[in-house]
Amino acid sequence: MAEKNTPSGPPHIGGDEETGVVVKPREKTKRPAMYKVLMLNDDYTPMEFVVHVLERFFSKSAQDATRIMLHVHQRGVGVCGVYTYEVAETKVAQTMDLARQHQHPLQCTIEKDGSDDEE
Ligand code: TYC
Repeated sequence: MAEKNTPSGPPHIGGDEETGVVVKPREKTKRPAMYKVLMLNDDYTPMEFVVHVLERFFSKSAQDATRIMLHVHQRGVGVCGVYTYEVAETKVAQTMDLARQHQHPLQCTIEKDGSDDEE
């Protein structure tokens, strides 16, 4: 049967009357860019303070917080977590504010996560 195209008929959603095939529309949503929060080592911030920050602001368990802190202590830099830009920014600000209040020189920064660059 040739294509049915009666001008007066009701509209068909996803309409291919003849095969019943419904084509899924192309996804229009994009995953947001993600950002790593990096923590930097220094010689003065107490280890317990860094563990506390990782538990409080980055929701790490005591075990994970200790592992991340030791990694930063030994290697100079480490990833606290990966977030959307505004969340990453907030966690950096919370960390630096608390460090400043306690007069610790602890620093953290944001770096764009490269693992979701396609598309
Ligand atoms: N190096 C610090 C010390 O020996 C501990 C430390 C770890 C500081 C991680 C900062 O991001 C940091 N007290």
